[in-house]
Order: sequence, then C-alpha cells, then structure tokens
Amino acid sequence: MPEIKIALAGNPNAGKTTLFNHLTGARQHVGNYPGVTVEKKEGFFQHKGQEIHVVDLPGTYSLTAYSVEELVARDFLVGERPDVVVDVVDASNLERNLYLTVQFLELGVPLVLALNMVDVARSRGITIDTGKLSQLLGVPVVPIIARSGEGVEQLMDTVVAVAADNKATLSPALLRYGPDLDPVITKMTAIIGEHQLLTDLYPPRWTALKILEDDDQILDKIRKASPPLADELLQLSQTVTAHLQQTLDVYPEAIIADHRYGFIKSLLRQGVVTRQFRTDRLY
Ligand code: GDP
Ligand code: K
Ligand code: MG
Repeated sequence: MPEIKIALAGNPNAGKTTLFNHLTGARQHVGNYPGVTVEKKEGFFQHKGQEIHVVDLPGTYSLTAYSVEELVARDFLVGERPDVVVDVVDASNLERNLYLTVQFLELGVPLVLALNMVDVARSRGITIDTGKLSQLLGVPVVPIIARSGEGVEQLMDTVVAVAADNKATLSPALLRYGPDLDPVITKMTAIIGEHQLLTDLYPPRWTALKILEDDDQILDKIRKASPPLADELLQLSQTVTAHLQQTLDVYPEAIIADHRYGFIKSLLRQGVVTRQFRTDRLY
C-alpha cells in the first residue's frame, strides 16, 4: 500500500504524545496548524514495511466549536481525511474518555480504539473486556501501555488492516436523543441529505446535531451554502429549543450530552468493566 495517514486523537493526558514518540522516535516535526497557535506534531515510521504518516492531534474532551483545539481536531479529521483515527483512551477513566469516542463514531471517521494505561487500570483493580467493548462500539479495540510500548505492535497491525479495508469508512453511529429531539433530528437530517448540504464534509445527522447545539462554525457554513435552507433549519432548531426551554428549562446541548453519557453508561453496564475490591489498600 502507498503511505497511509493516521491521526492520534483523544482526551488530554490519555497518552497520545507518549504513543506518538514511541512510534516516530526522531522522525518527527513540530509546527503549527494554519492560522492558529495550536502545535502540530507530525512524524513518519514504518510498520512491517508499511510507511505511515502520523499526526498527533490536540487533546480534547469534545468536538464542539467552543475551543480552538476542538475546531482544529475536527477540521483536521474532515478536511484531511486520515485513513485511520487512533482514539487514545485512558482505560482508568473509560466512561469520561468514551464521550469523545461516541462523537468520533457520529462523525463517521474510521476508528481504532487504543485502550491505553491498562497498567494503571489494572493497579486499581479495573479489568476491561476489550472484546465486548469492541463488539458494542463496533470498532477494533487494542489494549496498550504507551509508556512501555506493550501492545503497540498489535495496535499497528490493526491500524494497517483497517486502512486496507475501505468498508470501515463512514458508517456513522446512530444514537437516540429522546422523544423531544429525535423527530426534529430526523426531519433536519432529511432536509440536509436531500439538498446535499455540507455532505462532502459531514454525515447529515451530524450536521443536524451541530445545528441543534448552536454550533457557530456549522451555522456559518450552512448560511454560505444556502440562506433559505439555513433559515428553514434554524427555524426547526429554534422551535424545539423554545419548547425545551419552556417544558424542561434546558437547551438541546444538555439533552444531547445526557443521551451520549446514557449510551456510554448502558454500554459499560453490559459487563465491559469489572472492578475488584483491593482490601489490602483500603485498610
Ligand atoms: P497526551 O496529553 O495525550 O499527549 O498524554 P501524554 O502522552 O503527555 O501522557 C500523559 C501522562 O501519562 C504522561 O506522564 C505519560 O508518561 C503517562 N502515560 C502515557 N501512557 C501511559 C501508560 O500506558 N501507562 C502509564 N502508567 N502512564 C502513561
Ligand atoms: K499533556
Ligand atoms: Mg500530548
């Protein structure tokens, strides 16, 4: 295969840079993303003869338009289309880290989960069933210890396999957002899909969610593409927002976040995580 391009993404302190350094050694270059002062680290390495170009993305907890790091990360993913996104997840903080994972799934990027810091999780008595987690998320999960390099070879075997498999791309996850939002999301998604609004960049359902989250960057792009459709979509968003404000005193963002956490909680409850009581450390 010609060179493949991968991105390391994940929460701050999940171990992205440790993994990046392990992979690239001295073959790395530090610059900035165009127009912003966010550091961009890129590097090259070979895995079993396959040349790989790797970018260490800024750490983020979400993919909103509220911070420059989050904008840089998502613009890179939709603009540069890496062959594989390696989501570096802190195994000792699984629930919080998966909040970003869910958003990658909704964005429909080709994902491999690097379940990092399994040594830390283990020392806290946490065991994670990676097979089960993989099955429930629908993406490969590979346990690693970035600091020692354990598991990194298996991770790269998986990354190369996913890059070779075009089927892995663009099957965005379908989370439910409850009786208030689901109907309007369906309606907006249909309008966006029918008129192919920003569909070269985002899955229609993702764009609909961003409009409901009042995402300035996406709203601007839609206005530029079609002012009448922007009006129509904003109207739908404003109507449901007013209703939610009146009945529950919340904004759609809060409902969306609640449902993402609900999805993760129910997933983790299905036997993914086992906790062992360490009586030796309690007393
Ligand atoms: P980043 O913010 O995602 O780039 O995270 P870093 O690579 O800077 O890692 C954050 C901290 O976690 C550093 O102190 C690393 O040495 C440590 N770290 C990274 N991976 C592991 C691991 O697998 N096990 C342990 N115990 N520590 C790790
Ligand atoms: K850091
Ligand atoms: Mg880092």
